Amino acid sequence: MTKLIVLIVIVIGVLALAQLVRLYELSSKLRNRREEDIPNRENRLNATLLLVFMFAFFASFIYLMLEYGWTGRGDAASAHGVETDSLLNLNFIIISAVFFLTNGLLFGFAYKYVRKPGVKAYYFPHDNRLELLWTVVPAIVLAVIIILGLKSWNEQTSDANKDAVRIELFSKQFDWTVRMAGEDNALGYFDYKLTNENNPLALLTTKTIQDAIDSMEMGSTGIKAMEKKLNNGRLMMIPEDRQKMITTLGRKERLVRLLYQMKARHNKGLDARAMDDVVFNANDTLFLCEGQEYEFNFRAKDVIHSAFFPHFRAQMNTVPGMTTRFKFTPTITTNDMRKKMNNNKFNYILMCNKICGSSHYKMKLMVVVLDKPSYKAWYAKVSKLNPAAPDACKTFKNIYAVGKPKKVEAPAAEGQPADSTAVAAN
Ligand SMILES: [Cu+2]
Repeated sequence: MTKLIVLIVIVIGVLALAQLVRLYELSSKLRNRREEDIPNRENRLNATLLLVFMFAFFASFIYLMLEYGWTGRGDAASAHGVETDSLLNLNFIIISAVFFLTNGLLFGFAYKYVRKPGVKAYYFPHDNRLELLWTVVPAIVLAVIIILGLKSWNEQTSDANKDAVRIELFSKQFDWTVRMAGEDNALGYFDYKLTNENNPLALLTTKTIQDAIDSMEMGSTGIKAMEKKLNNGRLMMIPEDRQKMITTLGRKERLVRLLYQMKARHNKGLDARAMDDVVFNANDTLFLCEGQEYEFNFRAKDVIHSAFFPHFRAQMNTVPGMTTRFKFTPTITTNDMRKKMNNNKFNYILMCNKICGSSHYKMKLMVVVLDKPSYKAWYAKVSKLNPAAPDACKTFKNIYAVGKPKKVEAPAAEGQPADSTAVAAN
């Protein structure tokens, strides 16, 4: 309703303005004045108004800068964030200088050189020195900005130190899953072909490969059951359904061939890498330690997302089919930041900064930076095969416990997914 009223007011305003202009034209005609004959009084008024506008423009710019600061986000909470902010400051200084200079000239000259009766304008078509000046100076300034920016970018995305903690952030519509490298500080390998409900992160171990093969071959929708159905002469099937099944079967057989190749090549020694990884429930908190360097590895399951840590001044796209990474060292604990901001509800955040679907806005994760002793205590709780470990996180070994009972799949009716009613019927 409010929107409609605003729209109506705007339309009426435009109409009123058009009528005023029309009125002005008519009155000029009545006074026998040509349209281009502007009286001096009006020219001077316009010149003064332009100058007034300039001062109002400058004042509002200065007010906004003082009120909200350069970034509007408070202090940077990471080591490289401070550097990023100083780069941003440099850019703002250059932009502001150019802003004041060009707008000062634009409005100042409009005021100074207002048309005066009897004074003819000076014809000034071209000047090589001026052309050179406004080509070379911006080129040098841009080169400085780009070189400094590249240097800083290379530092942030180069290889992390050996003792940097490795963390994987797995993004999908619409949440983040945190996987921390365990005691060995090495993230287990993965392969998207291993994705299934027991292994949503598609980690690569002897057992997960075998499991993926089993889930392709066995069960009511597995290759064996499908082959049996297709070869069963007595089973009546609609031709389209039959064709569909043949296509699906072909796809599954191709995938299972790749899985067998993977199995043959797999080095069992690599299992340990994955087994001690600590996996957190999606949408749980990311805990970091103050002063510790972190290497973040990003993966995406479905579409491109973007991992944005505003307070740490870090952002990276997460892209399906490739791993992207950056590193940073948090320097201010959540508690210290709360004191600094005088806000005891403040929390760091990781959010998706790429419109990735309908619930994009929900795709965020709380980030907590602890001091060393608290972090150690927290880590001791989550890292071991500890029965007291919170439900929010488990080592991969715990999630994927060896000898874990297989999920019993109920045989499904043709074209029907196995569901609870099927279980009850059997
Ligand atoms: Cu997203």
